[in-house]
Amino acid sequence: MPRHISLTQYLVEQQRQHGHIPAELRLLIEVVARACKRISISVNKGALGDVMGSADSENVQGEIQKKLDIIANEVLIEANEWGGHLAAMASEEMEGIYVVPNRFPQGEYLLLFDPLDGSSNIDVNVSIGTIFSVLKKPGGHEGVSERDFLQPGIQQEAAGYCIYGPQTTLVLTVGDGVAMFTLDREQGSWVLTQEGMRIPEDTKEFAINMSNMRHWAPPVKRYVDECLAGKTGERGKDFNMRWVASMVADVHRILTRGGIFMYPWDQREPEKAGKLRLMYEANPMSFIVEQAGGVATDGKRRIMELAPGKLHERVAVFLGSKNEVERVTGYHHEVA
Ligand code: P6P
Repeated sequence: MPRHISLTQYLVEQQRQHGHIPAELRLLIEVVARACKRISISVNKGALGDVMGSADSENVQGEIQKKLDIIANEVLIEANEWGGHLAAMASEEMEGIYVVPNRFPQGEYLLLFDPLDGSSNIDVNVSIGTIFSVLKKPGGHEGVSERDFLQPGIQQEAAGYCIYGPQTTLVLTVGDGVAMFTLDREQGSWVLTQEGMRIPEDTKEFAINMSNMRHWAPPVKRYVDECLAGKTGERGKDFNMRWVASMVADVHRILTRGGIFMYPWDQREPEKAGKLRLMYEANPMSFIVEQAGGVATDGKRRIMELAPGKLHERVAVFLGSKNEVERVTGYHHEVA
């Protein structure tokens, strides 16, 4: 039975008892968690607030921005820029990095985020979320540039997501397992509702956008065909399929009951490794998945060991239950 302690108490324990995190990082995570509470208020307004639908703009990815994409991005920037914990921030919604203005003290951390992932689901009231990743600014030089962000995922100090669904929950790792906090709206506080989350090593549930099947590489097609063959094929068991088209929701389900999430390379944009972004989607989710005993690869390599070449780098993603991810990765190696 979880202890139902507050996020602050959990983080103070991590700081004091486990020596995992310095006070600066604890305070940064608390600011991000408060920003997520603020975003959830806007998300929950729906049609009652001026937050639905698209803005008249595109992001750096060439995607039409939803009003809530912009709101969530602004909330995270405004909440984090004055605290003195950060040197700079990077967002899916901004082309370049956001350097903390000189009027505020500079900190030693870098914050990356997808402020509202899955925003195509906003107008149809399906779960969406905020994904964040914390890196430490490399030392030895003044100022901060995009190059300081280009670190492999194994360098992350913390990672988490907030899912705005039937419950509003914050899932977090600081490298000492995975904890989940549920927003108590009556008190306005994050309450620990699960810790030591583990992903089962086996699963009967896969998540992929099946409409892209004709574009996949052979190993992915082979893996999915075996799942579809069910107990009549060599897997000897039937599979279920889920695809929410909101990474936060699909990953949260996998964290809760197991599964494999796949967004593979496909031939529609062969020059791109995949659709999802390495720095603020794949890396934070991989940190969480690995901390829960799961595996996260790009089909060949551990995602958290990939050396990013640019801020908005894309990557193929296979993550979740260990034995399933290793199976599909093995097929890739067979072809390699
Ligand atoms: P598709 C949302 O836009 C996102 O980045 C992830 O949250 C999600 O897993 C994926 O894209 C959905 O992509 O092509 O199925 O709409």
